[in-house]
Amino acid sequence: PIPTNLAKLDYMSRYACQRASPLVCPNQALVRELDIIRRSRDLEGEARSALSYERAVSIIKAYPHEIRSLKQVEKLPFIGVKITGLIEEFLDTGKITEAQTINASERFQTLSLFSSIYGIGPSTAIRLYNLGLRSLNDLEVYYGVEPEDVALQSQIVEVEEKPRKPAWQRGQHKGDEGLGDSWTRVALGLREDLAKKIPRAEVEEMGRVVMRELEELEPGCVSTIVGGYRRGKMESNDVDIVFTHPDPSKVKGLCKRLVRKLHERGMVTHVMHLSGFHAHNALRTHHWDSLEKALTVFIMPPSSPFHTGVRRRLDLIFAVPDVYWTAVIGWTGSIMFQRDIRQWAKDKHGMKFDSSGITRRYDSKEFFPKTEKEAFDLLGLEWVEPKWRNA
Ligand code: DGT
Ligand code: MG
Repeated sequence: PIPTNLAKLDYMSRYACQRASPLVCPNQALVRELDIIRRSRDLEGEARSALSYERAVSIIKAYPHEIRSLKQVEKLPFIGVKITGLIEEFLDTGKITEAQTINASERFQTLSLFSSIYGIGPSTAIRLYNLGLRSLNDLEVYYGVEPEDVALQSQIVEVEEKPRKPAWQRGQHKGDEGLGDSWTRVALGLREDLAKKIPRAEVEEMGRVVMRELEELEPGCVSTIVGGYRRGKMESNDVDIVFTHPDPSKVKGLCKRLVRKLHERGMVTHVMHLSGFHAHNALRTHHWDSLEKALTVFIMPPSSPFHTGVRRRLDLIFAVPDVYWTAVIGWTGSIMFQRDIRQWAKDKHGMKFDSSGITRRYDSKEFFPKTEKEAFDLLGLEWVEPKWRNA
């Protein structure tokens, strides 16, 4: 099904938030090849190059036809000389040699493996590689993973966030360096569970279970399951849920209360709290931080038909009603879609957009959309269904 306002969306736009980007596009094989090079640049710390590939991949994801000739892509933005050459090779041979070489290299495979561990980012992965480590077993020895780290019994590992740039400003997902060795040890201990994808039905059950606990704690909360699930992914790596309460005074502190309750019930075994208003942030220059968040490890209670004993990553995000919809938009992603909303808001409207609000730059006036659609309207953007935000 094609979005009803597709005509108003524009696959040639330089802004991902004006394009309709499906989960699976007509040029998926090409996307897969280019994405290998993108990941390699990212792992090697070549952020600018990685971003160029990411933009090229993203523009191809939104291209609505199968690409059969170079003529089709020559007018697309972000397709420069280098990428054009790669596409040409792909059209001629069905593959891209550079991507295949990278994919087969020990270095790429090892760096990919290491950075698949939650909490290990590219520069840590390279450091570990340069120390001669090659396998997850090597990492366990290096980090001194103990059986307790893997044990099923509930243990709250409180990890405080170090002040750092938000993930999207570093051009990477959350979970880069800075989370600390204790979190990395936990992630290594849980790696087999955390590597398992979460089917949609289980995502929904996690949402229900968590809402049932929250309702006992503070009746009347509302929530949206966001992230890849909301964009239609059949399987997720983690579950992200944004919450609010119609009464803003009920929201403050609720994140910690919920996590404590889930922990007492044995449903949350590990937690890293990330909550608002750091000292360095008092001026709300990074009001990204004004949402209360907890990054947790969740296990389905035995009373649920979905109880399997597999531990899951669960992120809980609490927003006051004023910024609920911007939080939902930000956490629905994709990263690229969100990044380009921010860029669009700045370029076209002199506005600052992020998960914790919309602010006009010249007078710092804040805007509080009452619906998700209203947020798009405010920014002068055509509505894009979540499942078309896979930029
Ligand atoms: P996955 O891997 O199946 O969980 O796929 P996603 O798309 O759910 O990826 P995830 O869970 O890392 O992130 C969900 C969305 O939330 C992502 O598209 C962008 C946004 N996001 C991720 N981390 C942060 C963060 O630290 N701050 C803010 N504001 N947004 C974030
Ligand atoms: Mg997610």
